[in-house]
Amino acid sequence: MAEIKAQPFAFPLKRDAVALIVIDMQRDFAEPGGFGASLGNDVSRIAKIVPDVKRLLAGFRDAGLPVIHTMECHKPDLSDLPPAKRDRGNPLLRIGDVGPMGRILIAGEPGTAILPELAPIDGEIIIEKPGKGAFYATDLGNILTSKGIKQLVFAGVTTEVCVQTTMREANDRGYYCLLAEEATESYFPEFKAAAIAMIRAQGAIVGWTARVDDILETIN
Ligand code: C5J
Repeated sequence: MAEIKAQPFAFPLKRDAVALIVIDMQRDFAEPGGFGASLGNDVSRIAKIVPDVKRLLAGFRDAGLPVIHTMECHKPDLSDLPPAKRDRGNPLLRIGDVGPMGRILIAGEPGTAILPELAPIDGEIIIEKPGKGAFYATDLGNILTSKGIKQLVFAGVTTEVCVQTTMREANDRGYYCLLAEEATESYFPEFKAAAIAMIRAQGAIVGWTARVDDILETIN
């Protein structure tokens, strides 16, 4: 069996059961004027990982392996946005309010779109999710089961929020989870470092982490 060099030990790759899941690489998190910026974050940190996410995407596409994209977003009527989520953050620009890139985190708005450099191509799965985790209130679990996917390689943002939440959901559902280290980012470098350490601590309690080059070398 092929193995990806990883931490805390080699990841046992099942080529016929692995998919890449790119979490929330949306303009709202990476560009000025979006949700991330409205919360006072330095969004340039997110924009910097685009090349690494892009080459990971290219590697999976070249290898003919499945790719899933997620988007954190809500219905225009906000029926899937609990007040407990809406009533936090920046009181001047809440989810659903109109910002410079349209309504914040609302499906179909310009700011909610995936960054053009990382846009899905035909045949790739797109999951619109109202929560931080991609399994909550979505079809992701059924889609993975129907395609026989048992291993997920994670990229995207932010490491300690939507990426780690989804990884933990997947871990509890029995998936082998591997996080691509340079293809994920946080607005807080210390949170990224802590999330990576937590994931692979205690003998991979949530999953594995690996360098993008090591993942690409093994899948191709
Ligand atoms: C956040 C996400 N940070 N995609 N969303 O609110 O991590």
